[in-house]
Amino acid sequence: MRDRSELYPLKILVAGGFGVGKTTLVRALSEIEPLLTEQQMTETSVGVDDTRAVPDKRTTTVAMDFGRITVDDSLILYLFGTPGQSRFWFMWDELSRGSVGALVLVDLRRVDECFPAIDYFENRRIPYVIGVNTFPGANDHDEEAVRDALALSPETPVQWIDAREASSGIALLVRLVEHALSRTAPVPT
Ligand SMILES: Nc1nc2c(ncn2[C@@H]2O[C@H](COP(=O)(O)OP(=O)(O)O)[C@@H](O)[C@H]2O)c(=O)[nH]1
Ligand SMILES: [Mg+2]
Repeated sequence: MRDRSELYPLKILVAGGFGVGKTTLVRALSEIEPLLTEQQMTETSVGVDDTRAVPDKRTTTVAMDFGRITVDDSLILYLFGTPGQSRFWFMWDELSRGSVGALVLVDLRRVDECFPAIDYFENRRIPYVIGVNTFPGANDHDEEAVRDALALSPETPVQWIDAREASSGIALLVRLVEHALSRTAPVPT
């Protein structure tokens, strides 16, 4: 039987505003059928969730997305897609405890949507990386412009991604892990 002390479950958050591609990314990366809590949007969401920029969106994540990636025998990544809507902020403290850090997804047509997430992780010194999702117009801006718009510190990684592509999500995860490790004090020898 496996010694449980050899198992390293790592928790990673997927954050950002409404409709930035969190559910899409978790779905593309997870090896298990993601436990999604997407619900058909109802009249109740109208005026609460801003759907103007994503008119095709017919569902909304009510609680959170959950996915799993087994890296090898001893390393398992758990992905938590945190609800974009501010009425779910209370869940973040629980989710972020002991996490490696966060992927913050951004739709450049609505950058202000990701400010609450960035502020949240900055204030708690939780490592995060920015994933600029390839919505229309995403390639009209360069990294410098994105850094300016989001007021990022120079060490925060920024990467263009396509949330629908697993390889793209993996590359962003790798950036996060590298970034988190670079912030960890070296172990004294
Ligand atoms: N063009 C494009 N559309 C995307 C991408 N990622 C997600 N979408 C679409 O954007 C909409 C919102 O994505 P969703 O994952 O539900 O956003 P969430 O609210 O953050 O979970 C959906 O219709 C997706 O199919 C992407 O990388 N490129
Ligand atoms: Mg969602």
